Amino acid sequence: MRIDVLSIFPAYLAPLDLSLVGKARTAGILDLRVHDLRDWTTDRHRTVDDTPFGGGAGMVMRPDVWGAAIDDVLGADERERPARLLVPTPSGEPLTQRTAEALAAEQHLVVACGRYEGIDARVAEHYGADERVRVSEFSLGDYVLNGGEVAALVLVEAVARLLPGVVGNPHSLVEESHGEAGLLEYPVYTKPPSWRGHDVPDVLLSGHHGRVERWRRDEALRRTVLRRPDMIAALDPDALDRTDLAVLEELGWVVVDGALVAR
Ligand code: 6GU
Repeated sequence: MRIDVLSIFPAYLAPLDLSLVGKARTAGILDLRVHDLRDWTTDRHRTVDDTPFGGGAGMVMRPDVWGAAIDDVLGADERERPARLLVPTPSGEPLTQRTAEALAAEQHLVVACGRYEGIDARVAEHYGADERVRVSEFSLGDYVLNGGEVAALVLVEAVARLLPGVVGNPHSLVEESHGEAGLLEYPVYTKPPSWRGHDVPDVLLSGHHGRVERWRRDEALRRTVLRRPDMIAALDPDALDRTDLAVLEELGWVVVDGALVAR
């Protein structure tokens, strides 16, 4: 997969040399190119922004600079397999594990990191009508960052770890939070079995695989009820077994008209 990241702070993306993403790059699984947006400016001051039409606070990034940069990183041959233009913004659609999975199946991602009050809206409009590209504006969550660079780091890491060969044991991708089960992951423990008076739950030392599985499932349900009741409400009750339903009932959740609701 190829990913181009465009930013006025390319140094912000230096951590992508490290760890699993760094290894994916050296292994040739990920062709990641970070660019300085100012390389596409044409004036002496390398200006990327200007005041907003209609007035108001802050500055807006100019469409001409962005257009020149995006045109250059897009290939001429992207009509067959459109590139994805991803624009981090607090006004975008939430980034989820499902989004990351879909993006991991693509060939070419372009991440356009805005700063200030954002990028002139005509950029998304223009590339939205270009058959070489599919545009998505995405958000990390309900809070505001100073620019899209941190979101680009998040996106690249979330996608890169799903590329075949990046995570050593692909099974670690199955049971994790936000996986197929629609639950948060159960708590994990390692040695020593007793630490500062806190003991590892006996069942995990029992060697009884079936009981371990059931305990982990119960803990995942418990955690999800406490931390993410929205995920419990989104579960399909038909995908749950009788023990799941009994655990949920104990925690105050029952099935009404085919959906889980809090009692
Ligand atoms: Cl993607 N960008 C910015 N600037 N702020 C954010 C965000 C993105 N997601 C949450 N807050």
